[in-house]
Amino acid sequence: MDQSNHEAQKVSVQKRRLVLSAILLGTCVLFLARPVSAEDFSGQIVIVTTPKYERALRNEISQYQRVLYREGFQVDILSEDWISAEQIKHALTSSRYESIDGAIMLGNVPAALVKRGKEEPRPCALFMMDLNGQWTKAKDGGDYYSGVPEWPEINPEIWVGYITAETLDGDPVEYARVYLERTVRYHESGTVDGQNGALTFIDDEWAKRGASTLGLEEIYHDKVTVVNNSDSTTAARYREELAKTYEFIHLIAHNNHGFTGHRFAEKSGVANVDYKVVQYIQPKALFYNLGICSNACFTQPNYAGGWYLFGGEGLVVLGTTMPGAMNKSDYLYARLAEGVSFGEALKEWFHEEIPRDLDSTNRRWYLSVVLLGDPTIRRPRVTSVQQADFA
Ligand SMILES: [Ca+2]
Ligand SMILES: [Ca+2]
Repeated sequence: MDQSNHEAQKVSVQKRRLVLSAILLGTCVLFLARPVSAEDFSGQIVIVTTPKYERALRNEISQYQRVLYREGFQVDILSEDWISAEQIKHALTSSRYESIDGAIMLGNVPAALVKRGKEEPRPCALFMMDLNGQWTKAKDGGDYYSGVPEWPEINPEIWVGYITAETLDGDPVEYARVYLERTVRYHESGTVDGQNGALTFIDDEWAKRGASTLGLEEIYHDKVTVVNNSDSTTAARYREELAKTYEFIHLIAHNNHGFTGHRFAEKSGVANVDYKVVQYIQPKALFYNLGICSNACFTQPNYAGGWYLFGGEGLVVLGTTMPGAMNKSDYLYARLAEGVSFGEALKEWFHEEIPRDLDSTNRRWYLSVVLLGDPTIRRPRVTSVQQADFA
């Protein structure tokens, strides 16, 4: 990892913590209704959207800007009928955004596609996060990338989150509206206290290799429920667990031969849980890590990650757009436990975990990881009483 980059990140994180701490000091709730002064800005956030969304969600975007402003961010809205991901990346690398922390893609904005081997090209968030790498367009004339930068350029400079319900059944703008209202409420009240704990649900293939709490104990200590016994990891049991009130769910399973669900190994064969189950249950969990091939491929109709984000109370969904899953989540969860945002933690995870010799086997684990939702979300601090019980 580039040392100066790393130091700059640390300083940036520390500055943000200082701003947050200052806000927290005088109150028992998370945020004060006091705007920070211009010199307090610790970074810039760009919300990338289109005129259609900007017009329809003017109030919600404005409220969202307001809560981010209070957390110390200068927030710009870039609204255009974007032609390509390259056009967006070019805008984000302008001198105007020298201190950019991250970008939020809201609505029908284009994503860069990457083609891996014989698979269909898939959206790749890392393209947008990596502002200085040399990405190589496919030689066959297709509008996608086949080559990716080498170390160290491949590391991301910014975090990026995708809030897009464009491919889900229903009205995508309304889903985005409800989502923005939800995340603004969370920023304002931080009413979640961590007491609902986390669930890891790990199907046979990974359970056999010993997968258990997956690092979530860093955040939730002894409040991690592990379901990894092959007799227990059934579709029926998953539906049951999904309906409970966990704060965080990390699921590892195969997908159901597509983008829209999961498949569990059972004694009698396999059983599927598809997005309609998520639609029906409207799960209460706020955070998800979907260790399931392609479930976060947001260009696909009714992608499961989309239903986790928009179908219940979801705030952040980590997943993959291609076959693969987030390998090694411990570092990410440790950073979340320390209070950094999901976006920042994921960006740092890339720096920490991406192998210097990114061979073809390893590429699948890193190229496809994506954050769906609001990357500025942090886990709220627990109150002092709960902290005593929780520590
Ligand atoms: Ca880079
Ligand atoms: Ca099973």
